[in-house]
Amino acid sequence: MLQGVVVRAYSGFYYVEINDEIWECRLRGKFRLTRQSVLAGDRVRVRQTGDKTGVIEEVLPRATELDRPPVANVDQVILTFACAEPDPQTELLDRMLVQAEAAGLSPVICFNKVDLVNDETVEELTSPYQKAGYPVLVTSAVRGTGVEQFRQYLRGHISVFAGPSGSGKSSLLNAVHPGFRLKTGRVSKKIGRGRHTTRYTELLELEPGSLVVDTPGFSSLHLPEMDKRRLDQMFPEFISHIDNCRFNGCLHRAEPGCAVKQAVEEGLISRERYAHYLVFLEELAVRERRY
Ligand SMILES: Nc1nc2c(ncn2[C@@H]2O[C@H](COP(=O)(O)OP(=O)(O)OP(=O)(O)O)[C@@H](O)[C@H]2O)c(=O)[nH]1
Ligand SMILES: [Mg+2]
Ligand SMILES: [Zn+2]
Repeated sequence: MLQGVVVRAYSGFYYVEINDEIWECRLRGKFRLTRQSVLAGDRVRVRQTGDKTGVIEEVLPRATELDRPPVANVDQVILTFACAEPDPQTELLDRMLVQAEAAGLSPVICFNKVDLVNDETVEELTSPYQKAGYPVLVTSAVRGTGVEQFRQYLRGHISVFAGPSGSGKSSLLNAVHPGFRLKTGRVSKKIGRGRHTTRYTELLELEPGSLVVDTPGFSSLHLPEMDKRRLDQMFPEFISHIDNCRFNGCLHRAEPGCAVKQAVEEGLISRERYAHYLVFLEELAVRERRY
């Protein structure tokens, strides 16, 4: 049996790189039952059925796994949002951060299209995340701003690009590596959204040892399955305060003597991030009541 990596999964076909060649593969029957059973990035064993065609017989254990975008074995998520056009949805960004934290992946936040806004807007967008300790990049794929720094972040990693349609994921990838020639699309003026130009999740080699995954944009995301008492651990800037809460198991909601709320009052934690924490907490609470 041959071994390879799924570089693209698309409507029932799986393109698997085996010894520098791309094979077109199908799934063995038992995998077809569950939709997300084989993901881009999966290391698989393939049984040959013809000339560069085969059947995926086995998926090797995954180091990491993400739901949206569906991808396996990446070690870094580049959360890409536009500074404008489309306007950044920070609640979606915070959701994606929770997802990445829960999956054990280190997120890098990238605010693209910096050419469209002034410095003050950039500062407003970036400071909550810098305070939280995340690496934050500010780029313009069209002007080339920040592209060199961006390339440094990709070096030696398997990075997946995630973010809304139209934020410039494919454009950024083309900026770091024009050879990719990825298709990019226009943002609709009328609805202020991208048009889902990228259609499938695809693994690309930037240079030996550095892989990147371009993905289709999305605009909503469920929180991962987790105990709501663990949600505060997904907000790195909360962690140093939690021990100072008066009550053990404080959910940082309405409890007296909550050090997290205190830190929000003192401007150490972004009000907006905290507000999103409360939204997510309620979502998890509702989910727990349902089951
Ligand atoms: N002004 C400006 N426009 C940009 C920048 N980066 C990308 N764009 C434009 O934004 C539009 C969308 O870019 P894409 O790269 O297709 O966005 P995407 O995130 O890949 O979108 P999907 O594939 O639909 O998820 C295109 O018209 C790009 O030219 C930038 O830095 N500044
Ligand atoms: Mg794209
Ligand atoms: Zn608390």
